[in-house]
Amino acid sequence: MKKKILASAVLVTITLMVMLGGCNRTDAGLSDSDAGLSDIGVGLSDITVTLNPSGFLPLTARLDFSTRRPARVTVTVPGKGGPEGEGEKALNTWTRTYPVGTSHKLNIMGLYAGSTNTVTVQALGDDGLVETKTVEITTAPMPEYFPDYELSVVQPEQMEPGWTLVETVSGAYTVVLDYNGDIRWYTRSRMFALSKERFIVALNSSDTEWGEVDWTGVVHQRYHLPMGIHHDAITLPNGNLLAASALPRDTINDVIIEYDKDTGEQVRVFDLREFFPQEYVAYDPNWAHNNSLWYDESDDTLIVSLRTLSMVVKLAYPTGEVKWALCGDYDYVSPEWKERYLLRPLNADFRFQVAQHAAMKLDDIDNNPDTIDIMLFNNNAPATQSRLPTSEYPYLGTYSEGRHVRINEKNMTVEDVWAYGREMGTKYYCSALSDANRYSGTGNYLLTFCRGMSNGEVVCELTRDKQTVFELQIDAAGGYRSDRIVF
Ligand SMILES: [Ca+2]
Ligand SMILES: [Ca+2]
Repeated sequence: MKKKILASAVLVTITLMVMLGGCNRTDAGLSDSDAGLSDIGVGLSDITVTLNPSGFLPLTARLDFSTRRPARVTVTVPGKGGPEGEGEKALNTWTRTYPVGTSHKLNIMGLYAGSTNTVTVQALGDDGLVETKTVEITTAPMPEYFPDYELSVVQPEQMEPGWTLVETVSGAYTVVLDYNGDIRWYTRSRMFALSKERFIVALNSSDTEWGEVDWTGVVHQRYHLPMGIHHDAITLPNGNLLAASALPRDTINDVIIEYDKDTGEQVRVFDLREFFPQEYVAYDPNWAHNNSLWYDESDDTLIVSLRTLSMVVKLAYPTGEVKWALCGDYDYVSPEWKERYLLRPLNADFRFQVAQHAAMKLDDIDNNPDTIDIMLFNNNAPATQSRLPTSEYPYLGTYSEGRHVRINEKNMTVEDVWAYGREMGTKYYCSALSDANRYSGTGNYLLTFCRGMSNGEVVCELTRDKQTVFELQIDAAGGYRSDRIVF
């Protein structure tokens, strides 16, 4: 489960092809006779390529070179054309422009596996001249045990923009796929996406050392987490790390720890055991099984997803004061909680989620500050994964769904807004893991159905009217969640 391959970085001596050795004059009025020849142009040196400099991202590289003049450098990893032609090619191209300088150490990503990638380095000097070189970077093939990824639907003009990140919980294979379904980034280390810009990755095999890293592999901070990270980690508005972790004690999956972004040191322990009735805690060592973290900046609260209790709870951070609990009126809910914290459904056919994952707060969609919209994945799993028997709740285990609900925090009510999955029945049933996102730009939903060993995994993007604009079939078990990221 926690096998790591931290291969030492391979220094690849450059395979360099000079496409445009000379300078392209883009400004007017300056001729070669105005200055000594040696001073003209960008003066791009040879380029040294280090493949996989971090050791955990085989499809990244670092380019080291200098320019005689301060230059703004743009690096491009050209994409392959797709079924739609040239437009697709641009969608599959990775490119980045870096800050002006003369000494350039540029991390890049988006290389194709098992290929010789022809990467373009274009330097724009402060004299307006441009010099371009290409480097050829050869990568190893994908490890054989990686599953097959099959894109069955891709409609770029209707999709939430970006490439698709698919995380696995074990770190066995986590990939980013472009619009062609080609793998353009992968890792075999345990990782959790923190934001659109950063992720956190285990740097050692015992999962005690973690690095906060950008997608090209630059490590920005290191953290020591004696008990690792179990389901999720996020970046707080102040930049600190908040990790679902543990203490060495008799209960699990019920501790959240904050770390300082500058020093990497522990700031505080947010212990769920302190904020919940002791009869909940006494039920089982895994009484909470907190599987997601979401910080609500508008009122400094934390939204957690407690799977064993089939409960999504909003707590003030860091005091732990409970604001509300999205949960059915089940036998194990304490009388005080029923009185004070449970939300009352507005629609008659409202069915509370069971053994859910991945609760996230959405933007204010209805222009009402009293309501907050929540997206979650309702696994709808029976008693082996929740506390609810199918004898009393016969719909458990018959479907799973991505679920969008609206909570009125003032009136303590909840109502359905959108859901998808029930119509697919047991075919899309997921007893564990899985994910649901909604994007405010397109209003689309990206759902991850991790259906287990025999049925593989489906990642699908649907419009509000449930038109499928993206569908990815993965021939494996062990997936976790997915997201759309613009690189
Ligand atoms: Ca609202
Ligand atoms: Ca999510």
